[in-house]
Amino acid sequence: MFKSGFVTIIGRPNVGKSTLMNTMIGEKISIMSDKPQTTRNKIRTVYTDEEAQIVFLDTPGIHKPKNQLGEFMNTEVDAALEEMDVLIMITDEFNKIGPGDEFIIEKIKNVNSKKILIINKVDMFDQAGAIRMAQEFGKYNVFDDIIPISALKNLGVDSLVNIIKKYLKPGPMYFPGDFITDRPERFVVAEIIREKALMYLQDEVPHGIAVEIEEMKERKNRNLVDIRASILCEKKSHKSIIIGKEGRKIKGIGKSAREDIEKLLGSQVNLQLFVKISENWRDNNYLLKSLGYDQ
Ligand code: GDP
Ligand code: MG
Ligand code: K
Repeated sequence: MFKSGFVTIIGRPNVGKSTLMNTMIGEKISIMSDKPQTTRNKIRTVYTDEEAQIVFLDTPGIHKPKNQLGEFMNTEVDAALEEMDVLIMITDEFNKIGPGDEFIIEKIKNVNSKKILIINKVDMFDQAGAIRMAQEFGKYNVFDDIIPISALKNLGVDSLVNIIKKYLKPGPMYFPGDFITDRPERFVVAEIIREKALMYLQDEVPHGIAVEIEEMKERKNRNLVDIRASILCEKKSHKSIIIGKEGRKIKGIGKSAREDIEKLLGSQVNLQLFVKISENWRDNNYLLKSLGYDQ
């Protein structure tokens, strides 16, 4: 009997939610970086094999809201909690359980679905530590399974898939077998550019950027897509940092973004990248909507 269902992934920022999704699906869909809150929207990712279809909701990391964007992200998390059959919480805690994890456990403990705790990044820690943490988390009596994995090194991910399958009920294929994500290409393209910008900027312009795709058009009779996009930042000083000396930084961002977008679209890409100042974009509802943060 074919099985299917919905799985929500939840956890503090940077524990490896997007990495796990990418390892499972084998494609670069959720954008990863070493900065928290890279994943702003809920992204639906679909895993299909001969036995089952698992629809994952990758949620933004849970944190205390500081502005409208932060509040929106927490709303997304609450919405995701209502749609699922299995709930996966990820942690990368190897010393002791912190307030961030306690907050999440408190939030999910009365949710009516199977709950799996993943202790991620075991490649960085010794086995005894993983076992000790599993026992600590076990004391909450909240989780049906506790599994140590390395999302990055693909350790334990297969057994995780098998445990999820065990909990799914017989059901239909909600999406075609080759379907990977419900995010429109434009959104993924914007996320790739944002990921590269964060990579190049390190901590110089933290979180205060967004990417707007102004135009994305395929040229007639040619395997070429023209993309015009802007990086939005909050201050004049940020704009010159993003552009860099003699435009070096923006060129670097554009070049590595273009390479990834070409892989994603399977065609050549002509990417024109601009930098715009848009003060307080994070508190501007209209702008948030037009950037796609309302879906
Ligand atoms: P998210 O914010 O929860 O989606 O976290 P990401 O998937 O973006 O990962 C945050 C950082 O942790 C990235 O630098 C990843 O490469 C790193 N990371 C994720 N999983 C692992 C893992 O299993 N082992 C190690 N060593 N690093 C990992
Ligand atoms: Mg993420
Ligand atoms: K991240």
